[in-house]
Amino acid sequence: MPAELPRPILYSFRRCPYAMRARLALFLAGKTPGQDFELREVSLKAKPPELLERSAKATVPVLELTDGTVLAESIEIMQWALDLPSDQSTDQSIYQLAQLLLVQNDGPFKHHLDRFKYPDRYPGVDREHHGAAAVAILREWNLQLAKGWFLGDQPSWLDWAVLPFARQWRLADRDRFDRHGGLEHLRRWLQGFEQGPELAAVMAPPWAQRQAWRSPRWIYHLALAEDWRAAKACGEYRRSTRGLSLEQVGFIHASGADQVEATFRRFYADAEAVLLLTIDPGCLDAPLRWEAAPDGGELFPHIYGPLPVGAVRLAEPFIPIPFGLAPVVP
Ligand SMILES: N[C@@H](CCC(=O)N[C@@H](CS)C(=O)NCC(=O)O)C(=O)O
Repeated sequence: MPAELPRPILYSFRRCPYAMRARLALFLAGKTPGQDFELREVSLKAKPPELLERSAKATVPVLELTDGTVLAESIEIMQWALDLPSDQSTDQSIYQLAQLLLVQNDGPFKHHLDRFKYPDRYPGVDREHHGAAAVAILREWNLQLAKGWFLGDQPSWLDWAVLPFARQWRLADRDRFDRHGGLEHLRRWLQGFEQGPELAAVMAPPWAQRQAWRSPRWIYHLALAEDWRAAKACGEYRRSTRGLSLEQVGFIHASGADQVEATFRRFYADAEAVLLLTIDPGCLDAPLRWEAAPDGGELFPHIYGPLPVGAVRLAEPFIPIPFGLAPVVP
């Protein structure tokens, strides 16, 4: 029997509408990240091994409960957070309407939204066709919203579930959304959410971070952007630390997940354009050794050879935790 987790863990991605829906449900349930559950912001380009082990389909959101149960669908997370009744115990016509609208949102609407919003990802796609098809669905929703909300005169889980997708549509085509005939109720509905505290809360820290969660299974290296550019051009990175090469030092300095902030403050605080490289130790050719720093007993990862560009899962601008909130440098 695996040991119980101290808190549930949510794997999330700030801009993912499915993850937003899960965060909204947790927010509405009065749960707070860092307190009632741990929130791990994921980069979809470098999914942490912990997420891949929990969910083979590797989409976000994923909620791992303290007993090891894994909820890998956003709607399951909503059901759990909001304690939604099962189909047997609820009004059947409302239940069926909710299911129809949800399937329409997650199916055709999302399909058209993606092709309208990201035409470059779908070669040969007719963007305007998908735009028109999505607007036809929005018009149906508009009729549905004449009473105020999708399922009647008060908000339900379905409003929260659809909200992130309708919002994405507006962000993709703000002018037309704001001017289109036949979308008046939808606009009023969306505006109400945009002005409320819930959406704003789940798009900002601690609900949504700009930087990915650091896995203890990976190691990290702070690099000057120009050095990383040069490495990409030749396929390997050969800097040891700021101002020193691999040849001069004999290894590349790196940090564990909880050592990055202190390393930044010690060596890079005044540097411009610092990147955080997320390194998969399983993809290194050179030996990796955890060794004591000369000025103390703390062990740091050292890479005894060049770092292949392919071992770097993610290179992102490093955003330090504002001074005062960061842990004290030992
Ligand atoms: N049916 C899933 C869909 C989740 C989903 O597709 N999430 C996207 C991000 S918005 C994802 O993780 N995609 C995987 C990828 O991009 O690699 C749910 O409702 O949770």
